[in-house]
Amino acid sequence: MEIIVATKNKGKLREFSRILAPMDIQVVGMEDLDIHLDIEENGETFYDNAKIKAEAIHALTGKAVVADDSGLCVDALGGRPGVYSARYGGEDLPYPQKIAMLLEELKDCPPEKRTAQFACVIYFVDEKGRGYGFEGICPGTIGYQCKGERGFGYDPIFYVGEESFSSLTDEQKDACSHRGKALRAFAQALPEILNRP
Ligand code: ITT
Repeated sequence: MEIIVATKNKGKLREFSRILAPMDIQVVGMEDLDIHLDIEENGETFYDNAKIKAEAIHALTGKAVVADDSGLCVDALGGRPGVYSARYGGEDLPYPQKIAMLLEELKDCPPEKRTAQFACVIYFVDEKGRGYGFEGICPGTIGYQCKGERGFGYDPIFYVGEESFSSLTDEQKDACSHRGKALRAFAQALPEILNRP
């Protein structure tokens, strides 16, 4: 089956594609369909924002749509940047600078207090407009420096044990990541959702 992913983030889309392909779910991104809608993410939670994005693209296409809202929640910062992760330091600030800003904010934070989690809500709207949410959490820590070349966003400074998300292989990241967990829960529920009258 083919599902539209309501995202402009190429890193997310790559992960959707590689996690869902083995379950026979093909994904197409907004850019592939020439959809350039600017969706205002004015929700206060990952759930709200994922729902806003999925419903906006469903309203436009009438098709089955899935959206992801996610972010990095740092305990020492009271859960920031959280839902504002993409806007941390300004939407247009490139990730190396966002990362430098975050490391600066945490410069006096000792190792045992550098705990954090990546959170993800996947929200699916079926062709009839009914919606379903799925959550995934990945606990980890914020390192003192970047490690690895892979992935996107905050991956180089988010550590699971000794390795950062950027130094894991795709398979290793997907096995433990917030998005991997939420997408597998979605894929598992999908057959039953599609069978609903
Ligand atoms: P869309 O809204 O178009 O999907 P976005 O990048 O704006 O794209 P979000 O509003 O959900 O997406 O912002 C989530 C941000 O959190 C994202 O831009 C990354 O910076 C960060 N993030 C989420 N998952 C991540 C991951 O697996 N690795 C690194 N950073 C991640």
